[in-house]
Amino acid sequence: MKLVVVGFGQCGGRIADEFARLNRRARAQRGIEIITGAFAVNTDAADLSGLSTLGADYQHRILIGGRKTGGHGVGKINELGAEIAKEDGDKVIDAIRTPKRFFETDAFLLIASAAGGTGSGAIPIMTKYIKERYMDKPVYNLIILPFEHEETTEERTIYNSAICLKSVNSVADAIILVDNQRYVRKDFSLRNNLAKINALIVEPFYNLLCAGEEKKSKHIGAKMLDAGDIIQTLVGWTVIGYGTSQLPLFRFPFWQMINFRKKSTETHRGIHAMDEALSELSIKCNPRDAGRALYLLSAPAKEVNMDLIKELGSYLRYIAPEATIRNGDYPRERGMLDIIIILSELGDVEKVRHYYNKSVGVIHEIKQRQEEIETKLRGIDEASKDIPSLL
Ligand SMILES: Nc1nc2c(ncn2[C@@H]2O[C@H](COP(=O)(O)OP(=O)(O)OP(=O)(O)O)[C@@H](O)[C@H]2O)c(=O)[nH]1
Ligand SMILES: [Mg+2]
Repeated sequence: MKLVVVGFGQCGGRIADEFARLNRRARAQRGIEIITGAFAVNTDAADLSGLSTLGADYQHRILIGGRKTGGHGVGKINELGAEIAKEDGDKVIDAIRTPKRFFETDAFLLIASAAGGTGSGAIPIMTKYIKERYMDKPVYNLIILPFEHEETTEERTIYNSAICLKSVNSVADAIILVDNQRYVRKDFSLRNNLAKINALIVEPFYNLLCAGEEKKSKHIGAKMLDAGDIIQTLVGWTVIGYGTSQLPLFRFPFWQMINFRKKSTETHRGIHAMDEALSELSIKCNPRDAGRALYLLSAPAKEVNMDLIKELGSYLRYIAPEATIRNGDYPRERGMLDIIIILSELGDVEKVRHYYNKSVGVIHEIKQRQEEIETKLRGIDEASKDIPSLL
């Protein structure tokens, strides 16, 4: 599957940059392309110049709202981010269709954090514009939810997140949710952590996108997972999970002979990787709420057998009984077995409800504060009414 990836704001731009790296890796290691274009859009010029892999020209790093913000961002005011996207949206639309492989694109993936100003405000507007312009291609959103500590220190965090989630839900074909808090690793400094988190967020897309683009028969599985399967799976609220299991580097001949034991060990490894994928889902959810699901098993060709695929299928059916399940196998990896799981068309996501419920109180507080400021300002104006003015 080939994507055009567009990141909005700092978080979105950095993750789009990570996707550009993923494409470089696919090209170098496998000779295939999975990204037809990668772009970053921001109101902040410094953030754009901090990226490393995306094309360095103004057509790939797109500055919007320059006149309004002077290139310094919108300071978490997502209403302003949305307003700027409405004014400068054409700039983005014009840029994304320029790559020479654009016509091969299967879908768009737009990325932003929910809690910031630029990305959170711009992503629903741009999703709508791109959908109107390219009616035959799905437009997906990858939305990054804030760390817990940000919710307590900054009330705009909850407010922006709720507005962003409600808005994208009404326009995007699917919204893949990623909760930053799930990726916190204590042994990294915060900055390192973000880079590491971004790499972890993007990793599952590697095999997922590559599997359907393979041309050599030895890398095409018994059931190839292609763009059609992914498009049929992605609808509404969506989560993604990734699990791995290391394989032994050497096998003793007698080990191969004990066929029964070998098979059960492989199944065990597969289930282990699937368990990891389910416990490391990009956001906490109940798989029973999923209307659609997908799993992709990637492993060396000799490790993939029908028993294993069947076992994995029954296991996922047990975990997500209501879901229509699609699957595929990808004979590629070396020394490792990995499983990607997508749970989609989720009927409920606790964290989304949490933002909606909490923001109702915050909206009141934000309005009240605004009124207090206006009353105070009126007081100052009143006190100055007898003072002459120079204007
Ligand atoms: N995973 C991840 N999260 C990030 C990254 N950068 C920022 N965030 C999160 O994104 C939110 C802040 O949004 P930003 O993307 O920085 O904001 P913006 O869209 O640039 O908007 P303004 O700066 O307000 O104009 C916070 O919840 C951060 O934790 C990143 O590189 N990776
Ligand atoms: Mg910013």
